[in-house]
Amino acid sequence: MSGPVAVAPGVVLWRERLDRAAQAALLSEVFARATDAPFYRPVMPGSGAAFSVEETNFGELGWLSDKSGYRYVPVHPQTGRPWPTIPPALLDLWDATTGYRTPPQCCLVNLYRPGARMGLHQDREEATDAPVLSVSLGDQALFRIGGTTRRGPTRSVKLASGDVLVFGGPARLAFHGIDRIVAGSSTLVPGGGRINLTLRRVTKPE
Ligand code: MD3
Ligand code: FE
Repeated sequence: MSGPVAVAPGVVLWRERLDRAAQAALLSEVFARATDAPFYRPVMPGSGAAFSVEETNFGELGWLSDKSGYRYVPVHPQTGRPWPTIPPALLDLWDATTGYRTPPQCCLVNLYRPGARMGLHQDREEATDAPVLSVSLGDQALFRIGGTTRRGPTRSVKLASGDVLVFGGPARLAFHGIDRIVAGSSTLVPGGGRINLTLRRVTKPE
């Protein structure tokens, strides 16, 4: 294990912060919860165009995109049940890497099968004074991050299984996205592909 790398202002990367055994353990926690809260394919507000990524959530609030907009909701859109709990290993990782005073309220789970991508966007539906923590599992991905405007220079970083990123301060409102998945670069995810877990605070702590 090596130390953190400063990728950009406010962005810290721990390459392979989780070893293979920890990745496999976390993946089984994710799939166990996805039995109760199945992955679904969100659609874009307005147009209703389907995402190429499939999603589910854990925690008290889940991020949802549908025809009426982006928002955080307490239940799964198809089952109507509360989201499953956030895996304890992720809560420990949040404490160890962010030091933030309160635990995350949302764990958004993105499933990228080969060919899926995520266009450049900002995440601004939540309390942006808190950091976001991201964990990558499975196939490598080409991640791109820019500044707080859509135009301007961007940096690309290859993310691999077990990598952990924390975005805070000046990076919290940065445009970012996933340009592509490197199909077949990992054997971790059955059926192939990549899972990304992002931990977020949604509301401002008291
Ligand atoms: C920087 N996910 O879920 S993780 C997302 O790999 C999202 O699935 C990508 O963008 C993925 O919204 C990138 C890295 C990430 C996540 C959230 C951020 C970077 C961020 C929020 C603010 C700034
Ligand atoms: Fe994002």
